[in-house]
Amino acid sequence: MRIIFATGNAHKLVEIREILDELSFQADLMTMKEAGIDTEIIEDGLSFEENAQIKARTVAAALPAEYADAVVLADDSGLEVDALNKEPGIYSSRYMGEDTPYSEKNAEILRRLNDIPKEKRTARFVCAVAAVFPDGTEETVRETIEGKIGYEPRGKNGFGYDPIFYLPDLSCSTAEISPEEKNRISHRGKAFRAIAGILKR
Ligand code: ITT
Repeated sequence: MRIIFATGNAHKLVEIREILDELSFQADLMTMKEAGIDTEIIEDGLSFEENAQIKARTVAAALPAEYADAVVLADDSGLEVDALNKEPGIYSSRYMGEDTPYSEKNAEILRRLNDIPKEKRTARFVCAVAAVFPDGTEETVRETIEGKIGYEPRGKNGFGYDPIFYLPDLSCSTAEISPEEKNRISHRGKAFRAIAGILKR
């Protein structure tokens, strides 16, 4: 089976490869860039699911003939902070501008939660994965991991909002756990294992 990932995010790609490797998923995986696709994707959906479908459909429509038998997968993910009305949500990568460093985005979220007590600092990472099959049929799954926004950035692993995403059960952030541990419990790990189950069928 050939799989093409419709993502330009190198961190996501590392995690997705690790997750599928751990499942011993037999597939020839490549990025849209490796498949020679650099079509512009306009993420104007209003939900994680819609945006994942838009990414996968856009890349599927641009597949060169030699990849006509490939399955296209796309991940749309983000952080929902309950005390901020679920911001940044589907705008997680665009929050404060696409090129703003995450140290600044994280500091701004911590600042906005300054007066918010521990019990109201609930948050979750969401991941929707869409698959477009060679015959044009589609599947979409959505998974989450619940946590809390911490009081300071902690840890160097992971990417994006990981340093401020605190896991009460483990008493650390998702940037402090190993990649294997993160993939085992994360929104992305759960969503890709669900989609892998569908692909195997
Ligand atoms: P593609 O659309 O090309 O896949 P992107 O980075 O634009 O890449 P999204 O629109 O799905 O992807 O935005 C996801 C953002 O949500 C990501 O850039 C992070 O800021 C955040 N995010 C998602 N999963 C995360 C994780 O596991 N850890 C930390 N932050 C995460």
